[in-house]
Amino acid sequence: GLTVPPDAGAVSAAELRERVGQHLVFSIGRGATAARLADWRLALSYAIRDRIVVPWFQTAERINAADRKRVYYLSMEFLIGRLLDDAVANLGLESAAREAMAGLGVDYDALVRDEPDAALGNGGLGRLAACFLDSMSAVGVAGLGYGIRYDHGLFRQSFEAGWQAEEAEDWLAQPHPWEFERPEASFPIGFGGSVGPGAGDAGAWHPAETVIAVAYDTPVPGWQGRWVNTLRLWSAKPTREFELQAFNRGDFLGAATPAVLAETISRVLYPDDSTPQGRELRLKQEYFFTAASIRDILQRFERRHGDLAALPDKVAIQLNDTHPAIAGPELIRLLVDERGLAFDAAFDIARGCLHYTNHTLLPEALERWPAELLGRVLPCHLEIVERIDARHARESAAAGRPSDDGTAILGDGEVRMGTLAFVAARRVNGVSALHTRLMQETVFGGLHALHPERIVNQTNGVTPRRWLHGCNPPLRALLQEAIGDGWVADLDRLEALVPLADDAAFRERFAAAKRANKVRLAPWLAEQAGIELAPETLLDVQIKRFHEYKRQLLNLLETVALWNAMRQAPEVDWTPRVKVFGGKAAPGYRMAKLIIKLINDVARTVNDDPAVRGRLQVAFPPNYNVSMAERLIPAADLSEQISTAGLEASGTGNMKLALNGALTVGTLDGANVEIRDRVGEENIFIFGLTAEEVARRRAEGYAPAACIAASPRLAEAVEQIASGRFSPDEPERFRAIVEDLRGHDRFLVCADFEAYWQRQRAIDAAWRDRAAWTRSAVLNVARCGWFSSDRAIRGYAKEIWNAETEF
Ligand code: 26Y
Repeated sequence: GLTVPPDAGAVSAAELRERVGQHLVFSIGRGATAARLADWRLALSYAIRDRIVVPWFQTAERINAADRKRVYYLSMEFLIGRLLDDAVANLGLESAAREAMAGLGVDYDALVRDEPDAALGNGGLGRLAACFLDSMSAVGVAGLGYGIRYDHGLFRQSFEAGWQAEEAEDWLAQPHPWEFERPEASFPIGFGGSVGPGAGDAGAWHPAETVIAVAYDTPVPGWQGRWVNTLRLWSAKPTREFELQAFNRGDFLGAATPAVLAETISRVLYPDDSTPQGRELRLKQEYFFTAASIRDILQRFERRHGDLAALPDKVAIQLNDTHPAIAGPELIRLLVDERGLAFDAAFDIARGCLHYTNHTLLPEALERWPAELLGRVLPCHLEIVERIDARHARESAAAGRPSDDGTAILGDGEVRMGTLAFVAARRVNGVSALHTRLMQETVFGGLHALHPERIVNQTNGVTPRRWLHGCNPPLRALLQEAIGDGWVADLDRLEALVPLADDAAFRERFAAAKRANKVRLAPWLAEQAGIELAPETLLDVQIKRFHEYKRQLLNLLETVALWNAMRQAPEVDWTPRVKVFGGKAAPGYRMAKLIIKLINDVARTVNDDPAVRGRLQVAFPPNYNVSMAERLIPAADLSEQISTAGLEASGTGNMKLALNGALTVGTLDGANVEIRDRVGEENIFIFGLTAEEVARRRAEGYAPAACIAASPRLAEAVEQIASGRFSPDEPERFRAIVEDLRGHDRFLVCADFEAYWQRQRAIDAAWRDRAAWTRSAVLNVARCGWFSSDRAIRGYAKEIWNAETEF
């Protein structure tokens, strides 16, 4: 074994400086005088990575020696962001790195900012996976993340005359210093073709095409570098580089075509988080990474164990939504066709290992694949799905339930992936208490009745390393002085702040930290969005993907109404606000893109109006991503979490903002409910219809026109949008928004408008009593420790995976 001291990560500034210099010359191939910022960044990254490798090996040795149960987190998305500063902080090398780089004449902060975001995800689901990776290493779970190494992550957003434009993102344009290519860890993955007789009984699938999945490993160091897990991303490669015969004929394009088609599979992240496109390529992506991962998992198991029946004791697989749900049929196929097990035995083993997390109840976001398409791309798997469905029907019948109650996997010519994942999983979880209850009562009601022990809750969490320690240096320093740094690994310790909320001197320092973050943000906001942020201004942020159910439109209508009110009563001493919007819309989501344009048009009108100068400004910095979140969240005073109740499964931005001392204005939706329960009713601004009331209003036949008629300020705002007040060059531009608001309003914007307006005016008033506001903000920080993803991972480990935690 290795004999390396436990403090293998430790290194002096002088030594680190030496290593950086060595890497610059020998890994990058450049001398110090010619080096650009990116060269220094890569050199430092390699030097830091060097400190991670030995603890990485040691972790693997410990897991193997103890024969620990392994946890595999399968996710189409990992929204990681930058890695350098995170790794430096986890290894406790912050001052060494700063000092080393200063000695080389390089600004450490500039170097950190030079790193491109790894944006291999769309939003909440992908960022949750990244937080979970961090926490699995922090608490010492033998975890491994599996995903796709997309050549191009989430598109870059820019605004062209206020309209969203999308450009390809190119994070691999420069070398990615954190990963190790593993050409030996590769699997052939088949598609199409035919199935011989007796599918599911003997090796019967003859795929028509094959691509190779090649592994790339990134070490994931936990807090203090005591435990290092792995993120393994698969890249698609052709079976042969090019067709030599075609090449020799001079058909260069034809020679390259098979390679291009194969590599297409891992080319680009699907930017769509709302509607399954029914697209063959997405299905291939899903199968590609799932099949490679399952084969890798089986291979690792079989190297150390003989009896496949022991698989559920040694392996837990978590499916991040239904995107990897083909894992069930694939695992069964391998056990039956390649290992000779009987179908029922294989099914029981698969169901002993698999677990499924649901992230949405919105019908249009639940994956369904046409059976025809699945049968064409994965003919053997379709037959296995049919056998799973038949067994599920037998179980239903045995339990006295009809087989036609909507709980079948196959129906209307489609495969319902949520049902497939549910049936093939040992545990199914929702991501907040409310969401889990709604799963049990609505979308999964029939299945829940059949398997009442299966659905459990694990409320989401966020990693305190990135989302407090890393992004908020002023607050981190204050916490260090006040309560030490035990909170970084045990976030519940923030509760020690509760008594300090009543200490005026502490509150003043807390407010000073928030002010420092706003001062730090101001020049960036001026450059990005052309607005001036004075530190006394209330900074109000809504940052998340654009979706109608998240109701950026509600916020915007309130902005317009506030603008009108300020113009109509200039003598009033209005509370000054800056409203920040940040987020991307799926490229094909027309309504969301129109709302983005409306926000930009309103922003221009409001920001140019001298009548509200210094009182109301609207900022929409383009290309919201993880790094932008790290800038905005520590500076925010108010967190907008205003989705239609019942539709936001959890939210995690809500947790990050509260943890950084922003007060929430929100509906009783997702994890907002649990935030209120913890911070206390008096420290959060709740408004609007509850999930039950939303359901009732809809059942009664909701008519938005009555709400508009009853609220003159809403009516005025809608009329202004309709009449082209914000789009004089094209008065009809927002017709689709106006017609929807007046006629249908699926997400009950109008029904909640007045309650929202009133709550916002209460917020204006509350901001004026800064001592009371700061007291609430301190209590938000103090009581949000429970929203650590460490707590969430311990919950999964204990209640779902039956896996140990080392720390
Ligand atoms: C089917 C495909 C197009 C698809 C791709 C991505 C469907 C959904 C998604 C992403 C969903 C997502 O991000 N959901 C969010 O997950 C977070 C983590 O659990 C929740 O906090 C958040 O409420 C939920 O919207």
